[in-house]
Amino acid sequence: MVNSGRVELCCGERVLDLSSPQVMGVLNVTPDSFSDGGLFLSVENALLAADEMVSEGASIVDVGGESTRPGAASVSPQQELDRVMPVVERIKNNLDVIISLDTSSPLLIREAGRLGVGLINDVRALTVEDALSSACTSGLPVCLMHMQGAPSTMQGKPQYIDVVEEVFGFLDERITACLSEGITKDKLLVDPGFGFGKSLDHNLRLLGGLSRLDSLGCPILVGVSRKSMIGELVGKPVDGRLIGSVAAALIAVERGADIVRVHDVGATVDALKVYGAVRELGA
Ligand code: 9MG
Repeated sequence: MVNSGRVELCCGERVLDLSSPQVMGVLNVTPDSFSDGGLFLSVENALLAADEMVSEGASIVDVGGESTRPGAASVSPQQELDRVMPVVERIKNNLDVIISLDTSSPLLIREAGRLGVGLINDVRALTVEDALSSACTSGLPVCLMHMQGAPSTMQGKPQYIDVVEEVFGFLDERITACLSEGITKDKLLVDPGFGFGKSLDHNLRLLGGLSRLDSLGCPILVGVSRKSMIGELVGKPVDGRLIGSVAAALIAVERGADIVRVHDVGATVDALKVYGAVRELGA
């Protein structure tokens, strides 16, 4: 099911088929993910990880060089570019996959098209100065995500009167800002931003009410994989959250998500195959 009415999204030189739910694999290239060696080894490891995700069924790999975890150190745009550029280049030259760039930096957004990126994933929804115009110049599709506050402080005391309506209103306003800048609607995706300035109760209400975002008329992307909301529910650390994450991804798809952003690609793809087989029957 495609909420936007669109069955394809043009991502640079590639086309993303949205006629069925798609899986985006998470590829972090932050220093903690580089703890196993120098930059060259890290780039090769990143390529291997991306290759595995593609062979397991990911149609998008989301490459990120800035950690948005609470308390993570900030990174300059040049450092971020230096981290992601070699990885993006290796993936582009070796794998048949759409590369998403997880960034809020106007510098990286401008460079993205030249690097071979197919999609910008911005957790700050193009609110950084010059990000809107940079995205427009890049010509790439953009995922606009909701976040309350900033990554360093967002989990302090998130507050909403009606989380679903407030997230809807924010995304609606960001779509309008994009349209005013000249970014056409066929280039926009939306994401409620699970865990970004939200308590467990907020996250659950958002997941339950996800279909409210349908009327925004954009494909919906959802990331719940291994997040603390899953940890709180199952009472397990990050490496014990696979089953909870797959369950949450399925709920998201059932409520209208077109793309799920996950760490465990193979398990999610299998679950979606089972779900899709029943959906196809029209049952
Ligand atoms: C980068 N990143 C981390 N979590 C995310 C989420 O839930 N959605 C999107 N779009 N990006 C995310």
